[in-house]
Amino acid sequence: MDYKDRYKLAKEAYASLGINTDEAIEKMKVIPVSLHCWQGDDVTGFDHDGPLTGGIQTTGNYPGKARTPEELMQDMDQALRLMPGKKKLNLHASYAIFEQGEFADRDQLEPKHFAKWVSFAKERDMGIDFNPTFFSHDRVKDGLTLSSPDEETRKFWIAHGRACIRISEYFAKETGIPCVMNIWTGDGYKDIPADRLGPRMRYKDSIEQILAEPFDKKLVKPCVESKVFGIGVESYTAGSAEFTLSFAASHKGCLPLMDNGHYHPTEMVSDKIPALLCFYPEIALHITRPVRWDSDHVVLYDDETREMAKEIVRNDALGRVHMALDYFDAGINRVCAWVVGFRSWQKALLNALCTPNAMLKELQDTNQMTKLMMVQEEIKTYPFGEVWAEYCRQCNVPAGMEWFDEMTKYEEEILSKRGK
Ligand code: RNT
Ligand code: ZN
Repeated sequence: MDYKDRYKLAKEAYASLGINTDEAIEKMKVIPVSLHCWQGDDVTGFDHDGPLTGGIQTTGNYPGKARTPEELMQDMDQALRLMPGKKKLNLHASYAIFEQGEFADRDQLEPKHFAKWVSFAKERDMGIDFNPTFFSHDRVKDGLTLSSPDEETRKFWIAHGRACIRISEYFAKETGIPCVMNIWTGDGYKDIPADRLGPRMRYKDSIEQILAEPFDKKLVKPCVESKVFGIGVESYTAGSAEFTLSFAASHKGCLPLMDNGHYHPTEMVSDKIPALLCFYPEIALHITRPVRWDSDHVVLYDDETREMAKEIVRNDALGRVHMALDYFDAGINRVCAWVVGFRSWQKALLNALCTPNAMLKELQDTNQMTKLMMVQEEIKTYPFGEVWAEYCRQCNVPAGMEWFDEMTKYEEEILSKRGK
């Protein structure tokens, strides 16, 4: 039996549940997922030599890390060749590309510093999302940026945010695709603060000043990302969940962004997605895999990943949820990390599209909970792998683990030849 026959059988199995797998595959091809540039170089960027700060950490020292824009683009291209589906490029401001001898500090960044990324994205038919970088910089004062009590520091970072709005609009105009611009800071305190309100009031005022920069709301979608704690900032985070949710709720056009590594371990973002969809026209996600803490492990096709995708698909919210990956593992081949994470989220979305959602809802609404449990369990062993393989074939990417052979070759020929 060849793959065509196997897919035909799988298609029939799903058809018996009322699911058209051909349609699911077609839908998948146009759903954009944002691919984070920072997996390729351990969140280093090109505008500073200092360490990664802001309460986030990469661990591991696997060889072959991209050291220049050219290397990062080359690696990303290699990863892109092995991933099905529609991609968007997710950049951080620290990935500005300067000409020889040129430099602009974060408050002075201009669209021209990202022109090479625009060409890269356009040539690959990708939109661009953007993130101001409020970390890994000597103007982070005592661990604070937008919430700093030092007015000069705060002004500098507000200017950075405003510059990033202008750059985001430039991305949207150049690519013809709206740019999601996410504001996250690691602002917080290691030990118990005496004033929990002051930093938040300053943070609120700072984001308001950033959003006062004129921009077309159809082109730039600003978001605020919350966090429960960071390494070295365990006791207090200015941008907590309540803070960012309330900020987004009270500022029209500002979206809440949930990163599923940023909550207490038993809190589930899959459950938060429909809660927010009741109130917000659009929301944004950072998809990651927290292992005991916000460890940013590579996304896998695991239970919570599948559950998050289901909440987006079955609530008909694919057009309302902006999806971006956010993980960084320096302990394994970084290009493979990109590929595994992206493919995992693609699998989760396709699986959600191959789930008999209407039928399951009906069982719930008619209180047939025993049957609901039974069906949810039985469909787990339906031949999803054949649908996934067919989707990959249609996207001209390897369907199975043969993609690793290509990566092994790339590692031998390119990555292993790079110095530190
Ligand atoms: C940090 C946040 C943030 C960063 C990126 C690099 O905890 O998740 O989104 O990971 O901006
Ligand atoms: Zn994040």
